[in-house]
Amino acid sequence: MNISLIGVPINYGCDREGAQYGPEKLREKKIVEVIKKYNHSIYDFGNIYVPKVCDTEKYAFHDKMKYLKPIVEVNTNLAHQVYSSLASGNFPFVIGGDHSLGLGSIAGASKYYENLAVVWIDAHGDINTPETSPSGNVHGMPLAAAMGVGCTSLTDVYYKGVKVRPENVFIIGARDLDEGEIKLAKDKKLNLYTMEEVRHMGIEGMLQDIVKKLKANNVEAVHLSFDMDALDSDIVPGTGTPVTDGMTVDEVKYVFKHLMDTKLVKSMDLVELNTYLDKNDVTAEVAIELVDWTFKLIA
Ligand code: DIR
Ligand code: MN
Ligand code: MN
Ligand code: MN
Repeated sequence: MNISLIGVPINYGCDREGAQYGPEKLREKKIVEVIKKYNHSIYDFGNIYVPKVCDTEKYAFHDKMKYLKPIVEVNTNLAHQVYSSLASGNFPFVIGGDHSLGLGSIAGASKYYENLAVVWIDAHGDINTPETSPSGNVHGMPLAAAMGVGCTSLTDVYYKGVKVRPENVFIIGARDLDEGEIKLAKDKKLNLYTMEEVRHMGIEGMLQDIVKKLKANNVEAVHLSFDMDALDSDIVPGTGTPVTDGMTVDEVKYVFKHLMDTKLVKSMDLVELNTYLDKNDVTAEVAIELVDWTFKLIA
């Protein structure tokens, strides 16, 4: 497989220092060499340019969304990088950075694929709108925007309109949802596998359900978006919004294995590694362990 590695050193979406150094840390931890072990050709495209904006300017572009302008700019450029990687037959692997980059990676993948599904593994739903967001942080909004919900400045990133249909959205591991997110998930009938639901169904039951729906919906490709905070807070100190009662590393590996087995996963994000909050690089090393596992699975 030809892999395009794309770094997005952004922290405007989480409004917290440290998330922007994820790409640098993962390269320092030899992410390129780890992926190469499995006979992939990997092209490191370097980082998408993230313009400097002073924190006194965070609300200068919108009264409810922080750093809107640079976030839209970065994601427009990211979307095109993801699209052109797919068009040239590569697997885009996007490393963050905060989860606002999901806007760009989904936009790029959905421009290339007619009927895209998104599997979003996260302690959070990231389906807020500017109106429901308790924080104004755009990393809590990308998945709603991808479904065409929220402000047009986000929904129309890269191209106008809906990027992924709600029935093709699968959220795994959620356990910290805001009120507006719970309502939207119900209204849109999202495939929401909260941590409680995962424990109830069992991971295997959940995966069977997902694979069944991917088939029934005639999904052409899956974009896999992995937020480090899906893992239990004890395992990942180095993430901005850790939540207890999360997934174990083995559970995530099991989910990845079965998703890769479908052969539908064509692009991926790995986000929300915060190097300032990390302790002795434990979170960075967990990330690398998951990268190693993932690219061992991809043929
Ligand atoms: C929260 C946190 N739901 C918000 N979201 C996070 O600000 O919208 N997503 N941390 O990963
Ligand atoms: Mn997230
Ligand atoms: Mn999260
Ligand atoms: Mn608006």
